[in-house]
Amino acid sequence: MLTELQTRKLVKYFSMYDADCSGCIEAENFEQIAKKLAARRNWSFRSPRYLTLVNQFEYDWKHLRAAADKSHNGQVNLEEWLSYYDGVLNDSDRYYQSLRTLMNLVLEAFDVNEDGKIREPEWGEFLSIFNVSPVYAPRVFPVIDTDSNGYLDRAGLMSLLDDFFHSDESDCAANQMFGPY
Ligand SMILES: [Ca+2]
Ligand SMILES: [Ca+2]
Ligand SMILES: [Ca+2]
Repeated sequence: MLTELQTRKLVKYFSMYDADCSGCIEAENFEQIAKKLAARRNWSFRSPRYLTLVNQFEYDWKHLRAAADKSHNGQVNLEEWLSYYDGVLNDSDRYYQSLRTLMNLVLEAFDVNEDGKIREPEWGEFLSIFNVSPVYAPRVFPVIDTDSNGYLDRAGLMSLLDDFFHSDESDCAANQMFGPY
């Protein structure tokens, strides 16, 4: 069972994918995110980076739809999303798979200077592509950069994501990693 706090965080995470604010996640929402990112980074729609991203998103969407769209209407609504994550959080293989997918996306698409580290401006880019105002980056980044070295590396990111999904502590730093929830 998801706790009230976990549910709030997952509602927030849902809203980051529902790019057209229709209240459901659809295939188009993944396309919209990919296109927004390509425009921001000046990737042409035929560039290998864009095509890799689109392939990954298509795979992610098919996986999500197959596992979560219980009503088979081609959309994942909030109830389906929460029930999907309730299952994922209780299945360590699927859970770590989904964490790794998200972490790889962040490092591949948002590590603009390719140093293997995510700094505050890069985190702001991530937020803005995922429908969260980048004004939150200067507020949340110092909190989630728990050792205050100015960046998140792979291990730091993994532990934050893990806390975001799992933690039921209201003062856990990772809760606010994607802005207000
Ligand atoms: Ca939508
Ligand atoms: Ca559905
Ligand atoms: Ca970087």
